[in-house]
Amino acid sequence: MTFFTDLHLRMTRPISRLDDDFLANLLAKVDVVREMANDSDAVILGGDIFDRPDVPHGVVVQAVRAFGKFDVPIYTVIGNHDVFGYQGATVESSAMGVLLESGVVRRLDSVNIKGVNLYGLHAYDKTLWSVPEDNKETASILVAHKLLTNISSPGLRAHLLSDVAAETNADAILSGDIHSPHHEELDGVLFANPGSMARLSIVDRNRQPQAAEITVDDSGVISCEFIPIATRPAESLFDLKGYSSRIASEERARTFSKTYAQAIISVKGEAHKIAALLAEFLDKNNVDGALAEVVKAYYDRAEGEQLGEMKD
Ligand SMILES: [Mn+2]
Repeated sequence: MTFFTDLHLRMTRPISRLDDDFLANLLAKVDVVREMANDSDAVILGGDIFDRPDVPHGVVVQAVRAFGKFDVPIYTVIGNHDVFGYQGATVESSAMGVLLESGVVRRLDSVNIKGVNLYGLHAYDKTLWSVPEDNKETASILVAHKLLTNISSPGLRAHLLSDVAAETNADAILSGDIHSPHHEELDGVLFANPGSMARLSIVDRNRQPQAAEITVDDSGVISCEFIPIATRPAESLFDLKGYSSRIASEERARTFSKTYAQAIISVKGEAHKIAALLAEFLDKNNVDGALAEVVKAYYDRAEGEQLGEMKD
């Protein structure tokens, strides 16, 4: 089986990108996967086929055309970007609904492919990692559009692979949603996410788009290999100059608010005096309203940083 995820088809290019043929580039990757998948029993998608549930009709037409060329059945779970507001009931009124209705892509709920049971866990489903126990003698794969990660990060509403491994009775979990890849085996469970096929953000610039080739041997052992999908060099696809100037201006803003925070700290307990001075300064210098708002925002931020430092 061939698995890939998070295609994020859209008409316009993301702000971080330079290629005006962004959609064509994505669809070219689908073509590469199609040739790869000639010997596969099925193509499995991890969701977020569309970047929005209401992409322009032209995007849907091109998606139907691209997936319609496959000779093998295609199954997908539904991603959060494929529906409105995490509501499963909105699939039918979304681009995904049209794609499913066209019949070229089928929705993955549960299917047996050459003796392997596959189950879909959609973005809007209650997060349950268990699969039905019947037919447990055959291999079972759960395909999930859920935040699954091997990187522990406080505050991130994600599921750690090690926690899920302890909970699930599936033999493998293929996932989309998180755009960076993982591939590991924990407690006898194979986890694989080849990463998003679309590289929407500048942080993706050095990440290789890839698909996964999933094989199940006669004794039901599942293995996975990531296959890179060729792309043009990052310099021709990503707006690296625009990115460095954005970084530079953020750096200036940080320095400015840091300096401000230090000034406030130096007059401990008298921050209101600085606020008054600032207001007076803005007034005397005829600073226009918009700029005054910006300066005030810096002031608030500086005050926030002061409170943060006081906590430490
Ligand atoms: Mn996504």
